[in-house]
Amino acid sequence: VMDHEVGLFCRELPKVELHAHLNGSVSYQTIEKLIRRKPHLNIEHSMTAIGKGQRRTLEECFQVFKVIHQLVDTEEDILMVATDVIREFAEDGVKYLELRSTPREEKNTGLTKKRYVETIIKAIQQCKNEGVDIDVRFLVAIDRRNGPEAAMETVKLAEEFLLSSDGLVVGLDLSGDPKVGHGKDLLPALQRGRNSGLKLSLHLSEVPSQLEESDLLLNLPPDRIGHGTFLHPEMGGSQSLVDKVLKNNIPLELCLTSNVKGQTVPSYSKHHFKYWYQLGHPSVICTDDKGVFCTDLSHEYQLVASTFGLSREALWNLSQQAIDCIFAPETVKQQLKWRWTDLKHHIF
Ligand code: 6MZ
Repeated sequence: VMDHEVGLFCRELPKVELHAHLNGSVSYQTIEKLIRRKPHLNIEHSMTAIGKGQRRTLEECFQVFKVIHQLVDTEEDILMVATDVIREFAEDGVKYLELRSTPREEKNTGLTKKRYVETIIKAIQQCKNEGVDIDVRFLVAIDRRNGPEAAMETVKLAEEFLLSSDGLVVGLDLSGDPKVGHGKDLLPALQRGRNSGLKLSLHLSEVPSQLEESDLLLNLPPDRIGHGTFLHPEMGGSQSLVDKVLKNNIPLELCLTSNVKGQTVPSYSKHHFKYWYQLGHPSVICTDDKGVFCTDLSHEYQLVASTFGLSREALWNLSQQAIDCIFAPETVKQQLKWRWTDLKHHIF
């Protein structure tokens, strides 16, 4: 009974989602539509999602993204996927969403990286015009596997959209298989982006033995950190890394289901949310890849509540404090805070 009630509360809770990869967020229903569009690929649902109780290695997770990329390779696909994902987040009570995605060129279908970003912006505007109750912004993602030249190209593309997208493009993400490539090669691109006014959200220490890279990237410093699983001493990190995060007050984006299903964290109760939350450090609950990991943001809040015993008041504070971590300007933060105040008496 308790769990059911907390579940309802988490659904009604207004929420902020700051770490969502577009192609990892594609729902079962949307995958169904894509499979029907491309029957010749012989792709089944079991290849695009990791179900309840299942675990994969992080390498296997990256294979899943490759399958989804085969299904999403035209402008029409991207438009459908992006509008579906935005509507689904809105239905789950997300009021502010920062989506991220890696611009892809597809020679077979004529898709270009520029068109890729334009199409996502179109999806955001369509949802807005339809009156979907959610403020959506976009982070252009750098896939670390593609190396420094591609990274620089992506930064330049993001700079163009920073100026022309009416505030919809707000920053850069650094992601991709953490075991491939080295952050030091990507520093010039990231520095350039930062100097142009793009905010930086970087995947950091998602796997062990990235200490040197994390140290280097923390000197930028980034505006937010994705995962940061192995930063603290108890996980093989170091106090000096933790001190850098604390000194610069860099928020962490934490994704419980993703980390447990991807096996970088052994169990929910051992998730590093506990470490950072106890320090009072800004920690934002996120989904990462709601489609691939079969979750949604309400469920992630519920997991935090049941695993770490957070009260409703504490859950409310957690979602409200996420507003301070968004990349959109101060005026947007203020609007969201008023919105939260308005909604509070509805759910308590
Ligand atoms: C690192 C991840 C990730 O960009 O095609 N991505 N990068 N760690 C993770 N932990 C599980 N989950 C997703 O969405 C898929 C891409 O997002 C990144 C990978 O680069 C993946 O190919 P987009 O929309």
